[in-house]
Amino acid sequence: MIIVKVGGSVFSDKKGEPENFDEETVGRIAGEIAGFYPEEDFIIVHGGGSFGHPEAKKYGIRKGLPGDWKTAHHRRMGFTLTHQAMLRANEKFIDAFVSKNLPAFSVSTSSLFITENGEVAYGDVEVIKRLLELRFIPVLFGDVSVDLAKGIDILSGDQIITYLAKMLGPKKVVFLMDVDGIYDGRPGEGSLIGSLSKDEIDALLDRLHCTAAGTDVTGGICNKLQEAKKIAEHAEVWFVNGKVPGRLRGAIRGDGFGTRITG
Ligand code: IP8
Repeated sequence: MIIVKVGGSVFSDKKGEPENFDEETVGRIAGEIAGFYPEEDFIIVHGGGSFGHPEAKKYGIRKGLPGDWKTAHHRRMGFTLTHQAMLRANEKFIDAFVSKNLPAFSVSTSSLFITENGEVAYGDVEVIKRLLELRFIPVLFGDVSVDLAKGIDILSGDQIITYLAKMLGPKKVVFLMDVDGIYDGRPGEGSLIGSLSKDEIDALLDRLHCTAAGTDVTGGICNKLQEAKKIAEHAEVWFVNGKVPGRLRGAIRGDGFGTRITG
């Protein structure tokens, strides 16, 4: 089984109009997956892009639920609206996969996972396992979450993938991004790393000036590398450019262009 994360920047422009969706790219990604199905099983996880992120920010979801009624009520409304925005993105994903004759099935992340400060504290993978056995393609997404510490929070697609990798033991995890892979420096400036072992990740995090909290200086890459290090315990990890035709296909085959992380 292969888990594919479609990053928000691959299917939408976060700085563009609210809820913009790149149907052409997602249709092509679905088409590349269709070339391997049903011989291979897949789980898809997509990010928030211009759907979940603006709402999450507007309502301050990450700050949790405070004691005073008025602010808490405003945030509860935001929690609902952020989830609805993610459902709209998810529907577009399902449509794109269905149009390629793939039985993609929407799995609502916030109904299966509970977080503690944004990290998965509990996740029910039973339905996902059964869907795979029945040859469906479960499609999860970064979502809002009920949180043990803060009341509510955001659960990112990357965190979901780390948890699924631990619980389901995929043979491969492919992260689709809008750059060619992991760079030793800023994308476009440093050189692209073709392959990396998980034991080399800490030194790279240092070179990229990533802090323990995962502060970004390189467009989300610190967090991704930290998650990749955990995932590489269970599976081979690929980072490839989802905007370029054929790159996902190459990563699935195992001879692709991008960054490959091994255990
Ligand atoms: O884009 C975040 O998921 P991510 C989802 O994978 C929301 O970090 C609701 C902002």
